[in-house]
Amino acid sequence: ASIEAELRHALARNELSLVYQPKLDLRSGAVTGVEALLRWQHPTLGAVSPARFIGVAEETGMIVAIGRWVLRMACTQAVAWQQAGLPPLRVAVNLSARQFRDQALLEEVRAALHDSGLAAQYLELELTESLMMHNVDEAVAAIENLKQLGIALSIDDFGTGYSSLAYLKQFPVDYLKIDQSFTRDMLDEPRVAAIVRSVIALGHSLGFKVIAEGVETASQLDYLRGNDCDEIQGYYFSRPLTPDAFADLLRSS
Ligand code: G
Ligand code: G
Ligand code: MN
Ligand code: NA
Repeated sequence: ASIEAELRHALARNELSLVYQPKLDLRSGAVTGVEALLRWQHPTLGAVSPARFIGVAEETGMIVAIGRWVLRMACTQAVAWQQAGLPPLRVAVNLSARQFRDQALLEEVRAALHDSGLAAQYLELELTESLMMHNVDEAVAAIENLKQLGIALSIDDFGTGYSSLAYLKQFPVDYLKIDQSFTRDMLDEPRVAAIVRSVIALGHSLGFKVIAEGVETASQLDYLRGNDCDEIQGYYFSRPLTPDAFADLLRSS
């Protein structure tokens, strides 16, 4: 069976789930939030990586229904953690280009917040540069509308896409996420380290907070802290976790 045919049934058959990777504040050491990451467990194909199926979902348009489910599930989970006594945290959801261009997105975000009861400040949407550069004027308008809901926004995989510095200042986002390829190479390659330091400085001078992704070692964490990065995410602190495992981690830390 093709991935496409199987994906059509994945939602109805309850094969999709979300795992959550913590983000850590480098000054306080506190967990500030989580990124929701989609997982697909198929009965015979086994675990299918999002790298294999997000593209298919995007091309066929299935990403709109899947993305709506992700958004609602992530908001519902954030409320469930609060009700279980955890401190309120931001939950970040990845948006694909197709979802971002969908006229219904704004209403769907509003409905997901309303129906779950999650306060807007605890939802974050992660957008990629390429998604925003497709049509800059439309993107700026869409981002401004989302911002007005009171949610947080971040630019994901920063430095790997096609964004122009001329436009960056127009996007009213809260966070830049330094792509994990930079984090991976920065301690081996001085020029990559220079890029990381420059992105942190650029982000701060434009009023953004900066998160580094893919942090796997203590030396990477130290370097980022020494260069005033705000938050980190990566296997060094935690892999993406099930909701229960994340609650356990927070209670024990
Ligand atoms: O979790 P993992 O590293 O396997 O994710 C691989 C890719 O899939 C990443 O680029 C990530 O942003 C993307 N991804 C994971 N979950 C979602 C989701 O819910 N929606 C979208 N659009 N992309 C996702
Ligand atoms: O494109 P996006 O940044 O949303 O993708 C996040 C992806 O990175 C997820 O698939 C997640 O599983 C993966 N990831 C998270 N932390 C690490 C890490 O420390 N190292 C590596 N190699 N991948 C990571
Ligand atoms: Mn992301
Ligand atoms: Na990324």
